[in-house]
Amino acid sequence: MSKKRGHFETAVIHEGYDSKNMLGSLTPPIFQTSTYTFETAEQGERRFAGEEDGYIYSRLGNPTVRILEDRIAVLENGEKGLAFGSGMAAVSAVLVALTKANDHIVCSSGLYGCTFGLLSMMKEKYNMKTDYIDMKTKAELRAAIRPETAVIYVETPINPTMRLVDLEMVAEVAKEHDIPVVVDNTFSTPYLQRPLELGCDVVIHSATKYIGGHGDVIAGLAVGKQSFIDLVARTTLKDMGGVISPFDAWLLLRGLKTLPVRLDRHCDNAEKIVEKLKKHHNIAHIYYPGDKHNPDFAIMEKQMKRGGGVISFEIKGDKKCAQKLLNRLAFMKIAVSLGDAETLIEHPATMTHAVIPAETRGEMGISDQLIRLSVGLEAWQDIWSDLEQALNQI
Ligand code: LCS
Repeated sequence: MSKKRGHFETAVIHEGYDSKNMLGSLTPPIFQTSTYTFETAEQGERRFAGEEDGYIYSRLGNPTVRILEDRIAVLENGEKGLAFGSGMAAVSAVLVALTKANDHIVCSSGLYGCTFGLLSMMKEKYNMKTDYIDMKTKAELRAAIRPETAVIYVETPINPTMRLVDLEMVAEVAKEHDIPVVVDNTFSTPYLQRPLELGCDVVIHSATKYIGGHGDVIAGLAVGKQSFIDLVARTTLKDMGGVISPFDAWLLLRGLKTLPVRLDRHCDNAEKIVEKLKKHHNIAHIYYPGDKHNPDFAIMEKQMKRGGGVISFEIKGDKKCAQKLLNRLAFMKIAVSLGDAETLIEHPATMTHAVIPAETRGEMGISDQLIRLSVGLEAWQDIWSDLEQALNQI
């Protein structure tokens, strides 16, 4: 991996790629190949034995994918990156690599529904227990750790409640017990937050979201120490097989070039919408880390550049009112996912987090009145006027 070149805004465009090595092609080529030829049988033997560098088969490595992996490693300030066919492929490959039957995981109280589903499946199949805790104090975290705790798994901001976890605090406690901290950095991206710089061990992304940024790719990424990422590459990625396609890697390289520009606009728009929402009579609560009045604002200032592009809010009313709000929108799209140019709105309790039992959802703060808004890149005035007219009707 090459050394970080210039500022973040420069690295997203140039890192990991040198056009001199690719016939002067400004944009990285798409190596759309499944396999690679060997000059001789002995060369094939050397490559499989790891005695000679070079490509073998695209599940084990691909030049387009490698550029992406090198770039994300630099952006997250980690030793090595790895790309996957989805965010869930990244989450599962990392978690399976770090755990064995009967282990214990400490997890933030609230996380993406399918990650919760994966942890539930691991409990059923391998007797692995997970405790979901607020992670607000060192004492609370220390009390949750057991001899068989293998991983501390954190989402921050948490999907969909937008609560934050103090990553430096978590990393400090984890070090006392020598437990790796895995952080899902999907909502922030390395532009807003870099968990490895705060002492955490592995970063995961659903690159489907802000990193791709255009709603046209499903992909995942992980970054960490070279020894750990190499282990994942040759075990849970290679053998479970959740690899990314070269074309999707190319789409992410393209998306990354505009990440800082897009995220600044997402944040600008979100801040404007929060101010408007605060004054609306049908809003009960707003959850946005970039808001001065948010209880997690101090953590935001400590570890994030800005509050991000997602706002969650509770409306006054019930589930029917929440659904009515979505149905009354004119141009805004009802859809899961987030981080796209288009503003997307969804109802977590019945969509992204429906898999979580109602009681646990309640404990995590995912009420029937909660709405998640991924503020897009449209003019904020248009986003607000659509939202306002729908809110007026519930
Ligand atoms: N981690 C987080 C925080 C996510 O929000 C998601 C997907 C994943 C991991 C999984 O990534 P994927 O496999 O989909 O690339 N979150 C979604 C959401 O909130 N709405 O639709 C998908």
